[in-house]
Amino acid sequence: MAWLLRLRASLGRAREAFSAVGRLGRAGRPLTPEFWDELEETLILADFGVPTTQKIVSGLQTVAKQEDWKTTDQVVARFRKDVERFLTLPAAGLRLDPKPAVMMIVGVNGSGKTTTIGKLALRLRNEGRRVMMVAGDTFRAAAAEQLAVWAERSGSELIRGAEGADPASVVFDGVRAAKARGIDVVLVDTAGRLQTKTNLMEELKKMRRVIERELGVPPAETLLVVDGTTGQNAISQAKLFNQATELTGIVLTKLDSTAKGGVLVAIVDELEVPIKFVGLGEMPDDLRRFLPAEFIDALFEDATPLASTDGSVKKEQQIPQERYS
Ligand SMILES: Nc1nc2c(ncn2[C@@H]2O[C@H](COP(=O)(O)OP(=O)(O)O)[C@@H](O)[C@H]2O)c(=O)[nH]1
Ligand SMILES: [Mg+2]
Repeated sequence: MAWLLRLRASLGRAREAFSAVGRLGRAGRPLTPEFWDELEETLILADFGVPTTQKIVSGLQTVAKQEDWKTTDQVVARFRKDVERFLTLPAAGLRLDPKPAVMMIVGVNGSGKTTTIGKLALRLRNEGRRVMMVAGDTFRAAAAEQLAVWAERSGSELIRGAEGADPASVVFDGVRAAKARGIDVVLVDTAGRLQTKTNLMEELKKMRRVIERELGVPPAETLLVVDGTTGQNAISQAKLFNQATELTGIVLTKLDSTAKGGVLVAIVDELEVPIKFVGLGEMPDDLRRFLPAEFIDALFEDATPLASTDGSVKKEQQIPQERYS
């Protein structure tokens, strides 16, 4: 119970959207065209974005017609199920094989890449894994410094190059060293300057090629870190990165801040890439596995829990321990 309450408390603004939809249905008003307009408006204001909003609303309208629904509460109950369906994609755990599992962490400046690497490293270290960080953001000396602090704090190894070095060469050194030293997981920090979009994307592709050449397989994960407070902008950025790097997962940060909940649904719907973790604050413990049922319970006010109240999750969402974190 305590964990669910804490999750609710940290979700901040993200919960407002879902409770607004809940309120639309609470009175069980008759289903009028005005209700559908209100629902659409509520979803757009909550950052569901136009394409996802239209998909959800027209889906609900179809079922309402087929099943001859009379009142708004029926729509809202179904909306909750739809959101869960949208959010649930297979294999949402972190892939940890083959060894070393190399993970590229990408995203624009300030989205939370370096912080996420630090938090992930702490988790993996707590599970007894050997972790190496690679400072692939060679653009600013401060970036490698920040990473060095997290490496120290988490007991991870760190590979860094000279300021301005070719990031692909630093990655090359990192992968070689990781193989030689029996490292389990390599977390590659990358630059995020968007002013030079094409160069950044080319640089990321080159890093990916180096990893693939050295390991014989693509990176185990390419995680896009997205600042949830940037709303629809977050989604267009995500598409850009997805074209360049074949993302395997999303880390949505700053959900404790002014992020609106709809962005969770829109990003999964538009990219078809699962959210693997969410950031709920700046403390190490604030990076959380994203488990849809648990989040839906926390997002919908006064809802009956889908997940059990001790924070454990339904069986089909559990992920085998040996392969995933
Ligand atoms: N409130 C909040 N702040 C975060 C979260 N994740 C990262 N931050 C903050 O966002 C800022 C930018 O993070 P940083 O990791 O340096 O971003 P990078 O440029 O992508 O590497 C820092 O002040 C972090 O503490 C989060 O989940 N919640
Ligand atoms: Mg950084």
